[in-house]
Amino acid sequence: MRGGRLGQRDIPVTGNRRKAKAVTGTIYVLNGPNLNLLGKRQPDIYGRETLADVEKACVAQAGSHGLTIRFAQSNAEHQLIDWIHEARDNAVAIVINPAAYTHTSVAIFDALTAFEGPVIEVHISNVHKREEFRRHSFVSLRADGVIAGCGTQGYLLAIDRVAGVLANPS
Ligand code: CA2
Repeated sequence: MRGGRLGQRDIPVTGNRRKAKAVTGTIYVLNGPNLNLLGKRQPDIYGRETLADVEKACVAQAGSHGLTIRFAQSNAEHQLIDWIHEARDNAVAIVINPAAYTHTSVAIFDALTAFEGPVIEVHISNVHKREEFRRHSFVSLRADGVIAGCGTQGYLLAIDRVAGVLANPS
């Protein structure tokens, strides 16, 4: 560097930025009750995108990180639990919007505690700005990260987070 000014070409390379590691595997993206109605009712709260739109966006986002997606929705608590159990052998991470079961299901919380990889909880709406009963989440007691109020973009943020954690485990 000459003349005392730091030009762009002079920025020192410190070597402490970690190189992105290639990640592979499947993220289970699980959706709870009534999310099949996404885009069809209550657009003021949940937006206009359908769950099929969200799935498509998740597949593309995961693909950009070299990851694949298993995307599923159920209105039945036992089905969500069975998918979480399945994820133990088949998934590197779980992204879950448990919908109303967030606030009620000890069984889903228990199932998630048996999963060893990263778990990110997603809510389309800002649950903290709504009714009091939505402020408590059993799932948050297990989740490594919680995203709320970012609309359906929250799913993509969760996938980015999973990719980051898998590339650079702490
Ligand atoms: O904000 C979220 O993503 C929620 O998980 C959505 C749940 C709600 O019970 C949670 O407190 C917060 C409700 C999902 C119902 O989704 C609908 C979508 C469109 C129309 C009707 C329901």
